[in-house]
Amino acid sequence: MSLKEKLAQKIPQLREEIKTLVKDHGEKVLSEATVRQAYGGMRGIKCMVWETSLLDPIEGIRFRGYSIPELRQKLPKARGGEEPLPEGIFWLLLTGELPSSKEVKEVTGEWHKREEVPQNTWKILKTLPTDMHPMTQFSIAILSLQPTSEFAKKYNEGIPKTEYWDPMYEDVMNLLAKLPAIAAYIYRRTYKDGKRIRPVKRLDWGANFAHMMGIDNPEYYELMRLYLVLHCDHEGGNVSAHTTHLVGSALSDAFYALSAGMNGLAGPLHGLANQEVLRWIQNLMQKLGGRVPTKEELSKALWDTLNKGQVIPGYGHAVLRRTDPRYTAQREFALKHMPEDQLFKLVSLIYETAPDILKEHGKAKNPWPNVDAHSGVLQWHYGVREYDFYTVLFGVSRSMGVLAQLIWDRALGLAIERPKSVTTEWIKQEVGKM
Ligand code: HAX
Repeated sequence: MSLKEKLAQKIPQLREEIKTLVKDHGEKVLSEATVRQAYGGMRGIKCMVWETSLLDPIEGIRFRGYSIPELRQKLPKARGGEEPLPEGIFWLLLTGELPSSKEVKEVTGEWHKREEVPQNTWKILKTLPTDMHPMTQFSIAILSLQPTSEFAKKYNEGIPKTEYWDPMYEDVMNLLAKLPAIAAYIYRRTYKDGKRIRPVKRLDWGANFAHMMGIDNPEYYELMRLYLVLHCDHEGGNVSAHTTHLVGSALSDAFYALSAGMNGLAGPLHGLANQEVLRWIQNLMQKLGGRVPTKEELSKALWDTLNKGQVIPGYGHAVLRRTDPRYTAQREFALKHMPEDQLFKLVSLIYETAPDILKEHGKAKNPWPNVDAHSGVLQWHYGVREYDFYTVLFGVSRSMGVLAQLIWDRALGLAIERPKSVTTEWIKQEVGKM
């Protein structure tokens, strides 16, 4: 059964379950909102549905019920490889089932069939200044594909609501197939010779991405596969996921929705944090004449950052309250492949030092590292030293999760989002009555 057939089989069942759930329990309370939450980024209010993953504050992310260590073991691998293939996690996110190696190969083949990027997108990219941030180029390129949307076309033709998921699936598959080539070209034109490297049919999605960036190192292929799996989804409330979902709820197509989500990922408190980590480390080393700091020098630098009112990038989280398992998975990769790398040693030293300092500082609810504290140093080791590009790598991966959910949004007929906002004046009056 193909991925699309498998999905088509799942949709009616969940639709029925939700219909019954809302009919029988529609008025039950999941969450109430406090004044603090209204001003504090709506933290923790349970008021949206996201099927593909769920975040536990202590355990970290589970994709369709599976933890990261479980998936590193259970998902199909490339021949001779040890890290999971991203195609496999996409299958899991979309269907809730672990795929076989054969099914994963089918997804690879399907994406190869759809990978050709329209000339128009290349032309638009060529007009952009090469000193424009790669995330801006990425978002523009995604938006430039919008005229190819099957969803927009079918919507205009007036297809019934129950069928919206079908053209959305087509758009999502077309987009995911093209993103590595687009991202790789942005890398080549911004930092290298500007020539596009053609995809290779025998390579899987992750390896092909690395190849098109110009890095044909089997160890980097493995890192790319792991990286793309780890960053793919982090439930629905984070900025990139929520934005994609929100924009899609207006029945904007996948291109509008993803481009908007990527603009959110480009923020320094979200996806940009991975480049900020490396910038922070490099600045520190530069001040020390290029050498790795001692623990005392590092402590001082961490305190200086905090005393200036800045955040320690890569530390803290809106939901997590322990070390992010995505950090741990990347650390394991580093321990296996590059234990002597100087920057890795420094990242490890920050891991030993920063949590205690953040605890003493007393503000951050979570003093432990998140995914972004580790990703840059791995890229740096394999020669991807242009850290402005790191968020694009994150974006290619995150697209899998937010787009899988976008298909489900349309399959389940989720409503246009319209929460209620209030003014400070209204809140003052309301609390006065309590
Ligand atoms: N360094 C210093 N202070 C921090 C901090 C850090 N790493 N993390 C949180 N704090 C501060 C907050 O700025 C906040 O201070 P104010 O009360 O003065 O506003 C206070 O601690 C309470 O914040 P919190 O409740 O613990 O955290 P939030 O939910 O508000 O924010 C963030 C979560 C991830 C944005 C935050 O921890 C942060 O800014 N971290 C550094 C940037 C970062 O690593 N971002 C990537 C997160 C993962 C991700 O989304 N990747 O895409």
